[in-house]
Amino acid sequence: MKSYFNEIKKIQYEGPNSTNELAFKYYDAEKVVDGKKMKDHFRFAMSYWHTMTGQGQDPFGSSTMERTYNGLTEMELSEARVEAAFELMSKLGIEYFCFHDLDIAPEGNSLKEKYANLDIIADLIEKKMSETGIKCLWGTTNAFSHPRFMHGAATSPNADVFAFAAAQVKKAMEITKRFGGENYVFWGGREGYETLLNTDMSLELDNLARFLGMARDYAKKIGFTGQLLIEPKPKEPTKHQYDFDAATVISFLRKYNLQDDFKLNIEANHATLAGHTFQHELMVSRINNMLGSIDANQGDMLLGWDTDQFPTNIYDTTLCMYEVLKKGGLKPGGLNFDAKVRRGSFRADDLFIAYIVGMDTFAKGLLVAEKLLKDKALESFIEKRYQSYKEGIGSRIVKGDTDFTELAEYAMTHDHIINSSGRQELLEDIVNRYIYNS
Ligand code: XUL
Ligand code: CO
Repeated sequence: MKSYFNEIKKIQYEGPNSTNELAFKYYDAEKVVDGKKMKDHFRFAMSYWHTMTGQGQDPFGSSTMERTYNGLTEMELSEARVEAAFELMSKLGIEYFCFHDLDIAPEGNSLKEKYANLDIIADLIEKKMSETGIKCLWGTTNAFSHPRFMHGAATSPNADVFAFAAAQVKKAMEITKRFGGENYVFWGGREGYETLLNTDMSLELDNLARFLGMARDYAKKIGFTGQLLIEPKPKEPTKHQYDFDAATVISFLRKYNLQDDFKLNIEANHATLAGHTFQHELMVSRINNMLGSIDANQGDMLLGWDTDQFPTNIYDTTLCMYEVLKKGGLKPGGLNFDAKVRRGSFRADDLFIAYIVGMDTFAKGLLVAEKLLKDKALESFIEKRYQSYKEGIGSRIVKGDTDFTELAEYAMTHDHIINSSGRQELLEDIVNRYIYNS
């Protein structure tokens, strides 16, 4: 069988002192942490679009990536990418992949042709899945790249576009079901606006809800039991994306009574674009019982767009895994590397190194987070900080057992207020110490 990454052998765990760039330093798939194998904490996935389809193009320049399958055309290229994708995942020990319909098969000249292309490639992917045991974490549809989606998909002013997008989701969901996909993602591509001067926001939001309701109904109809996920993002490509952040999406879902049908897929770089930390978005989702899955990457804080870099920041991965452990694990969600190598990192081995550093950074984050939680290093401080709600007037507030009249009377005799220090720097020092020592 043809190899697309001939020079690269299966990546092994060599431990923290290894200087081999093609080895894991912290990610030890079988190592048991907190009663579970590392690989099962993460359920790492390869993003088909960045890894196989993306070629390094940006608004100022064309493709740069050196790949052995370059130069092939359309269906041949799609077929070669399937082989290459499964070789890459097998060599990295990545057990899941995520895909858009458009990543795996060419658009064709009609919807009929698009469906036919998808069927051919889906057969091939299914064959590779059963050969390798690699699974599908989630599928989605690309309803944003083609010019027909210039004004949005479900929120387009043109009903024919709404119908076309529905046809795409229908097919992508059927394929995801065929693959045994454990989730299906809706990222609102161009669901937003460029200017309010031409926008009926009310109708667009109602239509988005109608679309999602129909998608849920179709999932039920075909027996797709995977988790449905919405991926918030505040801007890009549109000036304002309707799925702005976790809080916005949760309130949208509640308004349209969809809160029991969808959970959230939280992406690190989308969080920072919304002016939040990654942990903030994870926590908002978790405390509302809406955390479904994660798109792992990181942005560049000096840039206002989605750079989708591989995660290398241990602090962020620590706090991410902290939230994941507090939730009790991600399953049926997982950790999808929605990340791409930089345009200048065009060699095939750059791709492997990028995944290795991403997986290692998360492995280290897991080790630190597990220790922080086990020792209640932050928890016990937080518990004490809110102690006043466990007794006296505080416990009456929490129980809903008081009112403004009583509170005012109470305050009359307790108006010399004593606060405790928030100890932020101490807590930051504690987190650092756990990072040094885990
Ligand atoms: C775009 C983004 C998408 C979704 C899937 O910013 O994150 O790749 O993850 O459509
Ligand atoms: Co994403």
